Parts: sequence; structure tokens; C-alpha cells
Amino acid sequence: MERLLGRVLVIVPTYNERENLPMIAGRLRAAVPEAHLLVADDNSPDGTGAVADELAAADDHIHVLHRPGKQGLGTAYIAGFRWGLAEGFDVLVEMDADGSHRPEELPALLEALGAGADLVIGSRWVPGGKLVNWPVQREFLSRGANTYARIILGVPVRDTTAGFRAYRASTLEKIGLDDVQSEGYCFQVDLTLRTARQGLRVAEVPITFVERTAGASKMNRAIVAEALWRVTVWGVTGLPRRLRTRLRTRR
Ligand SMILES: Nc1nc2c(ncn2[C@@H]2O[C@H](COP(=O)(O)OP(=O)(O)OP(=O)(O)O)[C@@H](O)[C@H]2O)c(=O)[nH]1
Ligand SMILES: [Mg+2]
Repeated sequence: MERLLGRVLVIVPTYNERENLPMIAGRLRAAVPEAHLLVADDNSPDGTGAVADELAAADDHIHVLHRPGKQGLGTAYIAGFRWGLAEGFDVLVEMDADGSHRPEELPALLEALGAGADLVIGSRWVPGGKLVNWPVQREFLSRGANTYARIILGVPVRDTTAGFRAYRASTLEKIGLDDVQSEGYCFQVDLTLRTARQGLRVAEVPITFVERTAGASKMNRAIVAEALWRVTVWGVTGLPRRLRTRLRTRR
């Protein structure tokens, strides 16, 4: 795998994930030993940053990016991507710290990337995708958000909000990260849309999404509101371009 894809960096953003981080780091190191891990911590009040430093001191495949305060998932990933690109990694993976994304399924994502995709999404909403213990209201919200995004953006991806994904470094370089403004979860939709609009190949592989068993969710109304208005703006501003493309292909 390493020979085909090059060096793999898994970026895990953390905010108050002290109870989860050692578990997820250990599982990742066991599942894909050649991959490196970068923890991007936003000065978590619960001391996750210090836990990450301890893990990094004991393992040369673990690194930590400390940011001064909570600045949102999207900006944590941008900072992590920049770090990884500067260090020369060839594949950059996004994964949550809370166990919802199973490191044991990362090889399947990397395999799809190796098979030619530019972005691979670990998807809840393709055949074979499963949920474990997810509250029904979260499932409803996610299904609704994905249907809305797929229709208004015209991107044929079933799980655009998914946070378990693997990018080729070349994909991130092509889509450009300088003008990304999304802070919360709409960051995932934003990057999916940018990748698709570049004509790059997006693949979805089914995953089993497991509800966290420790720590608290950071999901809130502001995150949902940001996603709703940004996706709507992207959909509306992208419409003339979609119409032009449709007219051109009809001729
Ligand atoms: N660095 C950083 N990490 C964050 C921030 N917000 C969330 N995270 C991390 O991003 C990942 C996803 O956040 P979660 O709270 O699990 O969000 P979620 O998965 O939608 O919510 P649940 O399903 O309820 O767990 C976790 O590893 C969080 O610790 C942030 O502002 N900064
Ligand atoms: Mg979570």
C-alpha cells in the first residue's frame, strides 16, 4: 500500500477528547502501522493537548499541532493539511477522535484511493453503510442535509458531510485551500464540492459509523446554521455554471 500511495498522514482534530484520544491513536497505529498521526488540538480545557504530547513523545509516528483556542473543525483541518503538505505527505486522511470512524476501515479507503480516486469518502449513505447507536434525530438531520446538498449543489455524492475521508495531496493542491471560509461541518461539503468542480474523481466506500461512547458532541445550532446558509449560497451561485454545462452537453 505504501509503495503505491506514498506516505499517509491521518489528521485527527480534537477538542476535549482526552478520554478518546489514546484509544483512537492505539487503534490507528495497530490498523495501519505505516501511517503517521497528526493531532490538531485547540487548547482543549480538559488537557487533550498534554495527552497528545505524551503519545507523541513515545512514538515517532505521532505528531501534535497546538492551536491557541477553539477555532472550528474546518480551520483545524486546513492547518493540519498545510502541515502535512509541507512535510511531504502524499495522502492526507481526516478522522474524528471519538471512535465514530473506525481506523480498521482506513485500509478500504486507501485501497479506493490507490485504485484511482482523488478523494475517497467513508460513506454512511451508500449500500453497505451502517450506523451503530446513532440517535434517530441525528440520522434524520444527516440524511436531510445530504439530500438537500446533493440536489442544490448537483454533486452526485451520497455523504457530502462525512468526516472520514482520504485525499491525495495533489487534490488538496489543485482545489486550493487559501480561500476556504467554512469553519464547521460544512467544511466537508465545501471540499467535496471543490473536488467535484475540478473534475476530480470522488469515490465513496461504505463504512460503519459508531456513536461516541465517551466525551461530548461539539455539534450545535450555529454549526447547522452555517452549513445551511453556506450550502444554499454555493447552490445558488453555482447555478449559472451548472446550466451552462448542461446546455453545452445537450448541443
Ligand atoms: N481542533 C478542533 N477539533 C474539533 C473542533 N470541533 C470539533 N472537533 C473535533 O472534531 C471531531 C468531530 O467532532 P464531534 O463533536 O465528534 O462531532 P460529531 O461527530 O458531528 O458529533 P457526534 O456525532 O455527536 O460525536 C472530534 O474529534 C472533535 O473533537 C474544533 O473547534 N477544533
Ligand atoms: Mg463525533
